[in-house]
Amino acid sequence: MRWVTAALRGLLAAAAAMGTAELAAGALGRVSSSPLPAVGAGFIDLTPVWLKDFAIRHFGSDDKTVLLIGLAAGVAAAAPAIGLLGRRRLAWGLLGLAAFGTVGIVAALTRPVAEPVDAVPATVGALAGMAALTLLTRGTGGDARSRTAGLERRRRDTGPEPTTEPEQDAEPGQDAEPERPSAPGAEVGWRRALLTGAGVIGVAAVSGVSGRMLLRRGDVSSVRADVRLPRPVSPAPPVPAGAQVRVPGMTPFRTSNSDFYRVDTALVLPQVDPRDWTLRIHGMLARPVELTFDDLLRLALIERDITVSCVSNQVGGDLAGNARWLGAPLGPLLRRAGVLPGADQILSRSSDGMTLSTPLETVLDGRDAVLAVGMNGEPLPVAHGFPARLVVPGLYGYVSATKWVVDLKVTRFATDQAYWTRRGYAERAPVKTFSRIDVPKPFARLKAGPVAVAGTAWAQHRGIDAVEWQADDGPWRPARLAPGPGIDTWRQWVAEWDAVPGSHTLRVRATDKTGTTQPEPRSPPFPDGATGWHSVVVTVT
Ligand SMILES: Nc1nc2c(c(=O)[nH]1)N[C@H]1C(S)=C(S)[C@@H](COP(=O)(O)O)O[C@H]1N2
Ligand SMILES: [Mo]
Repeated sequence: MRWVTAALRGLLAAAAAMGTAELAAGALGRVSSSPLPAVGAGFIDLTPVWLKDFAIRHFGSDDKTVLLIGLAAGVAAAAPAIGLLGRRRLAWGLLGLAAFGTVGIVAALTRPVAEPVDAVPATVGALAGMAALTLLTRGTGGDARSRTAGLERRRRDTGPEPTTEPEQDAEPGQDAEPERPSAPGAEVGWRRALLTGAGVIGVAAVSGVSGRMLLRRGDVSSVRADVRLPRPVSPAPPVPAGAQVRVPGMTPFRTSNSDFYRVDTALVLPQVDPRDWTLRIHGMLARPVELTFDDLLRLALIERDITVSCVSNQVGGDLAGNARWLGAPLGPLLRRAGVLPGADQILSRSSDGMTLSTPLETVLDGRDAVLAVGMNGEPLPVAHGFPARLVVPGLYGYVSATKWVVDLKVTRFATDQAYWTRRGYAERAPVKTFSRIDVPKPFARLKAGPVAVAGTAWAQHRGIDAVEWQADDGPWRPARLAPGPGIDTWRQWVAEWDAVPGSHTLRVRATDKTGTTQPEPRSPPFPDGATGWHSVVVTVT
């Protein structure tokens, strides 16, 4: 029973700490300084590549929710332990809280966009948690020392008969708490303890909720709703009528914004107000420039269908999407700024301090590399980089597709490294030719007879030339390749299979327009994209 009270004291102290820290973060208007997001972001940065691949493989775009829930569960598990420590000796519980506070402070201060004030929320939280634990412990005679003190107080209160009670041993660890006399004074003590507990819960809840509300002040969704995008001076080439293969369950040729995969390191979505946004373009340039959002909208915008894909795709993976992007061509913008000889990299930075490196030659070789503001006819969704991001056809997202972009530095690979390249990923990462069976689904049960086999293939900026498929160890046969608007988008393919009863393996491979066919051997996504043929096992009855 007393253990339970002690554990509860720990939980309440932790709640007070988290709530007040949230309030402080809200008052500062800095989400990245709130302990859970800060520690989570630090955790993401320290995550080894294999664990990141595991998380993406198993949780996909939900990886961040899983991480936050995991951290909250960790706090919920540690809090009772702190309460129990405090039961042995209050100072130990306080030290535990201080240790957690320190982790929060260090995490907040080591964010790439950190400012000294970011130490405030975790500090406030730790102090509030310590105050709460002290109040609660004193109130319920919770630690060995205060129990003795309480006893002495009671002795004094109950008059001059001290010899009837044995001397209590106040050594921590020994359960020295005496039976509580049912004196009226004890009841008053418990009532006070309950009131203290209720007070702590109240402070935790009110501060936590108001902190949340204050943080929501920074939300840009209503500003986004008011953005009016100009028409492109160069509209997207038409998408041929047959680009969408008509097979039930087939992937849509155009990915809607709500279905578009999301991969980034941002635990909390950056809220960037376009009215405050500027893009600094500097480094090895004769004439560095700085653009406001209005400047950007006044440029001659183009609209293009471009497929974006992630290096973390396993064979058959679905971290790819095809959208219609509206944006300013990046190549001409850099040329006007006068690229100096020797430069070979664009180091881009997002508002949350994430860095991506892009080979300069890919942006200057005439492809439709854009500083995008629109996605499928709307301003970019916040999760996809509002108000502006990069899109470079032909490169994996981690070397090209910077969301919430605020800074472009023209530099050299020998001088600057970006987040993922520093972690061993390839500097030059053209998308590998990729083909996937979308229908039938793995382990589908099918009726014997004609079955439509269909899927998606991509090799952005080289283009897909042919897709072949195979049932079991039969011959490779050409699939019908659906038309597409150009070499920067994926293509759909379909074939008719005369399915006979039994268990079967279907395989697919694509050839790009340089004449290179996907290799069979499987390699993992690290360091420059997975290879191998996708296969699906089905049962025909
Ligand atoms: N600011 C920022 N931009 C980023 C990333 C990121 O972590 N932060 N991830 C990149 C990666 S790895 C990919 S695959 C694409 C994914 O873009 P999407 O989330 O819009 O699909 O964004 C890229 N741009
Ligand atoms: Mo990615």
